[in-house]
Amino acid sequence: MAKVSNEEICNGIGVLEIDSPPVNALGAQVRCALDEGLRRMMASADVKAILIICAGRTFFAGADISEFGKAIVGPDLGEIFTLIEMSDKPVVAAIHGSALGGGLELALACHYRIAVPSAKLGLPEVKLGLLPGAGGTQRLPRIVGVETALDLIVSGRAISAHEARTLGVVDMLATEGGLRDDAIAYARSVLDQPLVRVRDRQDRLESAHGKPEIFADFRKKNARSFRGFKAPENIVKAIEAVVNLPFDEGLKREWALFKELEASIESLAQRYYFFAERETTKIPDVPKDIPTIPIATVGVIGAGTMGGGIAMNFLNIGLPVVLVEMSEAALDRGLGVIRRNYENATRKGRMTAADVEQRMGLIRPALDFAALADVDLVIEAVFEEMEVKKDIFRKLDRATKPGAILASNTSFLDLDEIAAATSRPEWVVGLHFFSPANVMQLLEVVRGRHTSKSVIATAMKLAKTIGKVPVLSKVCNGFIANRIMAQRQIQADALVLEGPSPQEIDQAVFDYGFAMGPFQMIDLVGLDVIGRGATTRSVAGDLVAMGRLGQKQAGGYYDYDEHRHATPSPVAAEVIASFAVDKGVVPSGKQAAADILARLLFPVVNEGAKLLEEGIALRASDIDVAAILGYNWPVYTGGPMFWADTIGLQTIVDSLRALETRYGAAFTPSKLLVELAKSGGSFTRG
Ligand code: 3H9
Repeated sequence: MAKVSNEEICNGIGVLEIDSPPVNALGAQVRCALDEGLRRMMASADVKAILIICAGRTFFAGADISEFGKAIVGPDLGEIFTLIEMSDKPVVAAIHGSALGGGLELALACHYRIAVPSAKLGLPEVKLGLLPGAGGTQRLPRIVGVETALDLIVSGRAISAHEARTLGVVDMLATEGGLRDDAIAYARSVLDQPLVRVRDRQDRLESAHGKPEIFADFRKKNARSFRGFKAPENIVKAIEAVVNLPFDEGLKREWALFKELEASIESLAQRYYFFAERETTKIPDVPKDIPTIPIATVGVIGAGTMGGGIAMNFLNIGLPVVLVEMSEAALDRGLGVIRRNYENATRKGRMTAADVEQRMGLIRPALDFAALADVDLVIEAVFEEMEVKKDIFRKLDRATKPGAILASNTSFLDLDEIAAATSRPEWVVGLHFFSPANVMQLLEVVRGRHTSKSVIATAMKLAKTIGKVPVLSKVCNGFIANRIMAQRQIQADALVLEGPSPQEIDQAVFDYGFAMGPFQMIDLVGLDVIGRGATTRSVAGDLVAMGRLGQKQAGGYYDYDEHRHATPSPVAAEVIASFAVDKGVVPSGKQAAADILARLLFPVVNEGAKLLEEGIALRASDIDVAAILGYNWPVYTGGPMFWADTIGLQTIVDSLRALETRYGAAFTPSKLLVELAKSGGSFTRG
């Protein structure tokens, strides 16, 4: 096993350096090295103070997430942090990169903290469905106060070294690149100071004593965003303990609340999701070190909502964008929308007026494909019609330089047919953004039959550069996210004809954890938009024919008052009932929420299994990432495939079989699902 620590004494300061790539996670080996190194230095007469520093790209990024749920090997973090805090010699943490979770908790147990300006500090455990379980909830409030600690720990957001300095979390800023020397000098400068232990500090807690309303108000204010998650409530309880209990009792309370979360299915799901998100870029037949194509300029065709949103991703990272439209008016409209989006961000304090001008200055508007001659990547974002797309790609083939990547933002068309319109299908790839394209984190990278490996690797890398999570899909109708989630809508449309009302169906979906149900979503987006191009009669089509377009006009599945407050609509109920009669639908009567969910969501799981069977998706966890980031599937369920494993695949197969008997082949379980259920296998475990 490679050595993970180095020890050195510099001018009376014992420097304990941990070197455990990639992120110095505090796994068993690192904990042993820390424990042994610290004890040696504490015992050495030559060491006057101790410096803990990390090699590589970052300070400790936290506990080793893969160790949760397993027995602890060697000393645990709490023991090591007590050793540090109770040391008679000053212990200084020297921070670069990220000090996260257990990493920041270690630093808080030290007597002093010094950081380079580029460092980031945070307690992101909440994102793993956990709380800081090694003293973070008890020490941070003693430095920053209860209210700031609540905000930081419940949001899990990382703060800059400057903000940490202002809050008192960091005592001194080092020069960038000069951390080690500055930290040694700093450790020497504190040798004569009396030791201050965070555990003994009370000054920042006084204002919270006798004020339970701080916690009540915080809970009330955040109730909506806490919905379905277990960790935020336990974090609040742990911070209440800071005010109500002595330090050591508080630590015990924190540990009990941590263990409760560690064992919860919600945290298991969120930890699974952490690794799932990082797994998506691993493509078995594309080597990690394959050369990628440098992208310095981008072309976007179409300045509508989608094209404009796509362009913003590149402007935000400083890449020039050639924006092509058919007419001056369309260009002006598109530029206007981009500018307004940025100005909104300015109003919310997220960027300055100068930032807006800098980004707008990177756009080169054009009416001719000739302007695309030098770009490294073009993304086509025009409306979904095969002939139009083929015509564009034919022109792009002539207008762009050899070596330029030609991408389509199509959401369901056959990429191979589009690629065949060019003389270079190996340079053609799908980049399927989700709306709003400048906000949604999912980017489906669609691999055509001929797309080259280096184009795929470039697209995956570029996605990360613009802050997206890429998921690779092969070509099929709807790719991954839209294809699986279409099943939910198909079933909702069918079920509403059988008796359950739109609000009963929406409520079941909302209670499961989605932000809204399928009918609320249609009303929000617009019935005319959803039903555009429909060739068969539908309830939504009948409502549109009556002038009901959703929230924006006359209501849809719901009625709305002037504040867009929804109430059940007798008109919609009548339209649904008469449509059901015309179609000869047999009513199924009232249904329990669990049955509604099985009807709507088990087909989603089944479709996911088909994607795996057909080789469209690489792995079940990619499907979960696509559902969570593309459709806000509640992350604490782990996504449809992880959720299916939680329920048990045989239960899903049995339920699908029962639906198949009643409704037919749409519910026939996929071969893979049946096989896995039979063999006791799973999509995501083991
Ligand atoms: C905690 O500390 C609980 C405590 O309260 C103690 C309680 C008792 N563990 O993200 P990247 C892997 S909970 C294990 O691509 P970046 C990651 O999977 C923890 N592995 O790099 C990936 O592996 P691979 C609280 C980890 O530069 C590789 O490292 N801390 C851990 O884009 C590179 O990761 C957190 O939640 C870990 N803690 O971002 C922080 N962290 O190459 C989690 C990373 O095989 N980490 N890996 O795919 C991060 O946020 C980012 O990794 C970081 C670097 C910002 C550090």
